[in-house]
Amino acid sequence: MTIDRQALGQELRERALSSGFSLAGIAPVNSSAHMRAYREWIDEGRHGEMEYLSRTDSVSRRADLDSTLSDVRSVLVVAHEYYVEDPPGVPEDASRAVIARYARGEDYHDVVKDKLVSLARWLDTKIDSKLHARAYVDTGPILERDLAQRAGLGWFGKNTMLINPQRGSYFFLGLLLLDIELPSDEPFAEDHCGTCQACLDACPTGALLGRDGSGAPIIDARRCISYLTIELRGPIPVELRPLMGNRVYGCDICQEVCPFSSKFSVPTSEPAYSPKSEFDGPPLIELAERLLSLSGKEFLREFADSPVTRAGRKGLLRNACVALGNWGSEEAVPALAAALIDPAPLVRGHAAWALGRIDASAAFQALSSRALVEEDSWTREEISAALSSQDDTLRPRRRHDSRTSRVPGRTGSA
Ligand code: B12
Ligand code: SF4
Ligand code: SF4
Repeated sequence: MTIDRQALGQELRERALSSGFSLAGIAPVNSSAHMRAYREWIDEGRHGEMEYLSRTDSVSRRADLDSTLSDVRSVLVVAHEYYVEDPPGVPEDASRAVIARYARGEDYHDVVKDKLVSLARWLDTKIDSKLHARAYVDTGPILERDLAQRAGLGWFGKNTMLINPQRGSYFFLGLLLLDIELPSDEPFAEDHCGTCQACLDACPTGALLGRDGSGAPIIDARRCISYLTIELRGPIPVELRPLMGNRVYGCDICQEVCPFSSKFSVPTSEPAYSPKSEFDGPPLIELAERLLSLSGKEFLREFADSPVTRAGRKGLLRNACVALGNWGSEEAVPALAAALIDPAPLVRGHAAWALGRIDASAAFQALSSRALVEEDSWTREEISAALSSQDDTLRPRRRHDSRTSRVPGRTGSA
């Protein structure tokens, strides 16, 4: 049979839209004009510990789509929207945890991939040869935003997001690499940011650095709350902890302030992205206590279908401790004292930091008692920094208290 590629490409876009994607375009497979910017970004070390971005093989695969699917001829790029409203009072209430919108429901990898695989199956029935296709959703060494821009879906905002002028940026990108040639869309040419720099001004950690000489938007991922709470495996740099507020998993601030997102985002129609109650602005204490009651394996089992498993139990507890310290309320002391005896030093060290920010004798007592038995050297340093950060003038009173009161949380579940 002779294939009308123009008509087939159009039918594929329409099918993508009717299967729940809000944008769909086809990108050509010629090499990216932006690999140099990518390499420079890596050379500057702005990717931090995300080695999957810097490994030689992964950089070269980004430069060459053919190494991912031989004979790739075109790429379908889709956008799947996930915007959900914040529950009332969140994120202003420092006692509640903020989890980024994309992670409040089920894991998007599965949701988007299933839809892409269905599209590939349908396309296979429309051509005379056997279709070879591969679906990607944040899962491979591919410049996804670059391909989205080349497929006409949007421009690179100064917040580094791929933004569509009518939909904002609260969408996942999904890609279907195809070994058939389909007519591609025009790349998205304009930059709609203009003189706006709301995202740069709002970023609490100064991670967004504006555009470089070539026009590429630059992020220092090492300072981004999303990186610190999800990708970083070790301790969060001390100077950044107070800037994270109550964000315990990911961050949406640079999208929240973007005029295109605030104007055009509408709640998602995808049921899988509806927030699970435990991730929809939960009280920090509840979240920390729940995590403390689970082992690492139990955590992975319990939250198997959620993106939050990427941080692991230790990572998420570390983040919750930082947020409890930023809240700074005495009410947080029992949960933090329980975290101070957690099996994971990463959790104990951040719990110590948090207790050091709480101006209450119970916090001082928990730290003092742990200092006597703590064996991990980094955690010991965190405890002694926390003790010395406590207000000197109050110390005599606290020392006195410590002789008369029990240390809170010593019978904690961890
Ligand atoms: C590593 C990564 C991160 C890192 C680094 C983020 C970053 N900005 O690079 C961290 C952990 C911080 C992160 C955070 C988030 N991420 Co992320 N992340 C990725 C990942 C895996 C790779 C991105 C990457 O390669 N970065 C390196 C930079 C250099 O590459 P780039 O962003 O593509 O930048 C391009 C431009 O600089 C451009 N360029 C170069 N020169 C020039 C010149 C001009 C003139 C222009 C205009 C452009 C230009 O080319 C570069 C290369 O393509 C992608 C998936 C993927 N495989 O692409 C998801 C992805 C980018 N993340 C995504 C999401 C949703 C998020 C978060 C919103 C999650 C959250 N709520 O916490 C935040 C947003 C933070 C932010 N402002 O970026 C979505 C973004 C969707 C969208 N609409 O843009 C993606 C595409 C995943 C997906 N499939 O949906 N992420
Ligand atoms: S996600 Fe948050 S921390 Fe990261 S760049 Fe945006 S505003 Fe800054
Ligand atoms: S907030 Fe302003 S500068 Fe930042 S991405 Fe949106 S439009 Fe561009």
